Amino acid sequence: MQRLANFIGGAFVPPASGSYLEDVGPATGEVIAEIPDSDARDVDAAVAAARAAFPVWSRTPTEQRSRLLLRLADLIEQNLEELVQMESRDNGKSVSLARRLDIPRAVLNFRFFATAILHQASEAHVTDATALNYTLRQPLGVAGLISPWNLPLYLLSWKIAPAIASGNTCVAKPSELTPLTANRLAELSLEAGIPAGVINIVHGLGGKAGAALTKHPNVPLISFTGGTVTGASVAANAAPLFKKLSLELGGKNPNLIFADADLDDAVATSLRSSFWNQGEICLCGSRIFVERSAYDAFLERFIAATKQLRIGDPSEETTDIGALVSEAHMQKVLGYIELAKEEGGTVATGGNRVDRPGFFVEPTIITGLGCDRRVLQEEIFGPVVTVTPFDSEDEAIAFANSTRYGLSATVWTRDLQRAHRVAAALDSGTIWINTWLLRDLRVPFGGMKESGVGREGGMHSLEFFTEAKNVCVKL
Ligand code: TXE
Repeated sequence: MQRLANFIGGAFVPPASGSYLEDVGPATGEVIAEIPDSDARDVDAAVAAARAAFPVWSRTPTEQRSRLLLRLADLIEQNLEELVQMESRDNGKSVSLARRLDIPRAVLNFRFFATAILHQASEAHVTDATALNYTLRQPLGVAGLISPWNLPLYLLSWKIAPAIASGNTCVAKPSELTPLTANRLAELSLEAGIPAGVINIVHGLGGKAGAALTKHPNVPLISFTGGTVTGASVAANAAPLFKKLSLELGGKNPNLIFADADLDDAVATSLRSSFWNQGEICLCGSRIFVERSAYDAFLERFIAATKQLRIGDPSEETTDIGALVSEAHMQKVLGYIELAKEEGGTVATGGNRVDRPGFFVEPTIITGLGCDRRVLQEEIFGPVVTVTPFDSEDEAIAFANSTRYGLSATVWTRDLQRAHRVAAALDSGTIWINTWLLRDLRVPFGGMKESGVGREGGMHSLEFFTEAKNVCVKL
């Protein structure tokens, strides 16, 4: 049984408490590792190590920081298959998805920010013949990074890369449900030659280790990705200390399909946007709205395609749908399927736990529910989508905007004007037109309403992880 340690000051160290938590493999329900049950003492030690490393790291030439991050990216790439198998075993996702999405994106994140810092521009403003103003961007110190279990290495790298590329040091608290690839990243960071104390990783429970990080007086900024309820708790802890905060939270994303859409493309892509990663991607389009004249045709094809999805052992190359991340999460998802029936919905396909060890739920399509139902208001974060007809563009927009969330949206239409018009009317941080999850790392990424605060991505991340000062020089 692998027993992980915290990664503090370049060394792997046991938790101060001496106690450990079990890491359960979702595909079997068996314990696959033990992780430190860390508390404030471990967070204090990690923050101290990060603070000690900050003076030298923040003054390390940008080109040298860039080279170190590029070397780490290369090492992740060289160990891709090991990380793929590890991520799949820890999260329950299929190896095919981990190989196509998670691990390559971690490589890309480090490469993107390693090069972005070489080209980051600043700005100057000349006040007539009186003064020159220039903006000085500097790292803040120790970045507190908290990441979720659904895309473990992908989202952890999305935080660590810009944080240290900008010259900060960091303390990361990965999800206690998926610690393995974070631990492997720590090992690879040593091999890459990233100095001790630049990256520190503390494992443990969110309410203990995570909370200690958000309350720590020497951590001036927090980048958090996780649920909306947890995000509120993080913000409450950070507020009294006036920390800089980025919150990437939950979603209940609409997928609008107009009758003039390319139906084959809409069906094929909706299959991914509904069920990839067992629906455990905050950007999944879990509320599908179809123009009434195309509703029957779409639903028939979508059900047929869903029935073809292969559920099973995530380590099998042919598997499409793996296991949900935990017993508790599976019960939450099954509870929403029961709620859908109680609210008057029809389970068009799926709806059951798969009879095998582990935490498997069939990809499920629910029809017959209106927007005001809880199943169309609350984030389920599993392989469960609703399909609902609409009768006009205005009604489609009203349905789409009818939740407290505003993370992303997808619009299927071949009418150019309508695409731009609807996009402008949707309360979402990201809107995809005739595609889904097509990402350019330079664009701002984040949610509206209860889907988050702040924008990361590209230079927006580098701005978040630096403080902008204005220096005004009298001429
Ligand atoms: O979140 P949790 P989960 C959302 C997704 C879903 C959730 C799933 O929509 O709602 O994340 O991830 C730590 N103080 N997104 O269940 O429970 C916890 O240990 C400090 C949106 O993991 O919120 C874990 O490391 N930390 C996102 C992390 O917070 C605490 C993309 C997240 O845990 C804490 C991916 C506390 N009190 C998932 N409690 C997006 N918008 O991009 C827990 N944690």
